[in-house]
Amino acid sequence: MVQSVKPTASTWCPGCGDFGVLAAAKKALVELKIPPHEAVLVGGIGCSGGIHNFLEINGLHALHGRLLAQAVAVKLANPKLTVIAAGGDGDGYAIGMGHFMHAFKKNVSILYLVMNNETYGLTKGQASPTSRVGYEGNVEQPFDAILTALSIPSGAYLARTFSGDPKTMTAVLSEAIQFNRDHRGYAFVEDLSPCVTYNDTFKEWREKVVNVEKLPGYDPTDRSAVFRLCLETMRDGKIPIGVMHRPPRVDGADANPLELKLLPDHVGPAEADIGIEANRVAYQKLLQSVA
Ligand SMILES: Cc1ncc(C[n+]2csc(CCOP(=O)(O)OP(=O)(O)O)c2C)c(N)n1
Ligand code: SF4
Ligand SMILES: [Mg+2]
Repeated sequence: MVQSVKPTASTWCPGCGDFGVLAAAKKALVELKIPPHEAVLVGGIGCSGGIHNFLEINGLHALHGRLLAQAVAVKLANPKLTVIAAGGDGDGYAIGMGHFMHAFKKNVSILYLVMNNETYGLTKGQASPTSRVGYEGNVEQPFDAILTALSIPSGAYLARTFSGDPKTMTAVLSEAIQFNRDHRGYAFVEDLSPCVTYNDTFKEWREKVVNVEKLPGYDPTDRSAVFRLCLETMRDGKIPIGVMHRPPRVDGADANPLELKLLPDHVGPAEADIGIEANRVAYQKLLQSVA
């Protein structure tokens, strides 16, 4: 159930990277002057997904690995809402992997924020799809969500940030949310958010992150150029961060057909006036279909 509640005190461990995400998200929402009742955060199951309890906006705690389906549903039901889906690397890249891939195809104007700590924090530190070889007996190569996202043809905004740099993260989250609010499509942001209890990578990541925006040849409208910069950065043992894809504006006939349903003159089912007979019949039909 979507609830509008006062934020509770955080239950995260002191020093958790997720605090950086919380601070950046709060700042971005304030900077963009989004009233709390016009924003919804759909949280995944995990330490990260609990973020919806600590923000004074509407919140929904989704099923593990299914937060994208629920976030898209919220947006379609009421397109005027600013919708953020936020969860962990386990949630998004293991059980939720199918939804992760299809979200680029759907290209609905919501923000998906993955707080990647390379572990299953909430369940006490098992290996996740992004864990390195050797972590908790892991023998698999880590999954790279940004390289994957760059390789999927889509009009999505893409970025990777680091919790140790909340200033950049605030700027990226503001841009991503504004991208959604301008009906330009889906935004995916992966934040490197260390789990100080089960996988404390703060020091290592601080030393290794390289912002691709500062590298020669950087062009955020050219995914192949950014892909190459990421690979070169990784080859040098570093971790690429920054805005990875800032698609040019597409209007009119070329606009995403699903997105057209979300334009301001479209009334979502959640807002339809059921005093009108046709809407009432459609609403009753909808209720019967889920009974
Ligand atoms: C369907 C289902 N499978 C498994 C779980 C158990 N579970 C809860 S959180 C979690 C993983 C948490 O890791 P992540 O998504 O990376 O979030 P973090 O706690 O690291 O922020 C798992 C496997 C569950 N709640 N539901
Ligand atoms: S277990 Fe890890 S991810 Fe969870 S709150 Fe503690 S530090 Fe953060
Ligand atoms: Mg995790």
